[in-house]
Amino acid sequence: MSCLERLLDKICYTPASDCLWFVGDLISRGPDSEAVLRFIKSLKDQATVVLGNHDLHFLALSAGLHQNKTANRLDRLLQAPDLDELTDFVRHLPLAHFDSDLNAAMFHAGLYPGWSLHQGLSLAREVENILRSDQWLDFLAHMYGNTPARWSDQLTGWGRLRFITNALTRMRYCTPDLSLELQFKGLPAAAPAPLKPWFDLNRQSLGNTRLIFGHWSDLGIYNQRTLYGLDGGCVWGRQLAAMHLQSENGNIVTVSCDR
Ligand SMILES: [Mn+2]
Repeated sequence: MSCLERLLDKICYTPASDCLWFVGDLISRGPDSEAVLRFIKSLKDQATVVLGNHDLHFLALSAGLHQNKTANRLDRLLQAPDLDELTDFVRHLPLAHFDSDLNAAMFHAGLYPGWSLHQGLSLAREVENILRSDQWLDFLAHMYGNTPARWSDQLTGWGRLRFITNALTRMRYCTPDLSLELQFKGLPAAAPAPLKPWFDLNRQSLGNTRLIFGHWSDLGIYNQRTLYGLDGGCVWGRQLAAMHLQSENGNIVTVSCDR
């Protein structure tokens, strides 16, 4: 049984009545990305997903814009008979999600500290719109790179979309002037000054909404106040986590993923 199946078992997942949220990087972090995609696709409205950097990279690979260097882990997916349908499914997924009844928002990497929640959601729509348009290949070709590092409402064109994508799907650290620092990937205790985890900057922008993020597998499961980092490092053989959104205190359940 896969880690995901064991986790769903442990939380007594009931397909007829339960909705699942997935915090992104469905692809290339585990041994069977195509099964994960097909499963989530089959859930239709019962699943909510936000895209991660690895999911976007998969789109670029499937379009032939990059060579597959990830130790051939994606070979099977890239040769799948339903590749076109899976690609189409992925490119119509959102990059941010907010549910006012549950008072919870979800972003793969996090909410850029220079943005309000509302701004983060509306800027995510800009990237979603281009991914769903006939310019999606152009966007993927211009997506890679670490600049611009700092947000401005005046940004336009590919630079604007690249910043939004980096902030939503790759961010870990920022400088106090809110420049993204995408090179350093270590733990906060080892971070060179003046880098700070994004969630330690401009905390008032987070408000009281519960914010769920993934991406930072080395950080492990993180819960501070209304912030929930749920990547428990399954990719490194550590944990896969689920949180019960209807519980006010976000009851977190894990399974261990030692290989
Ligand atoms: Mn990621």
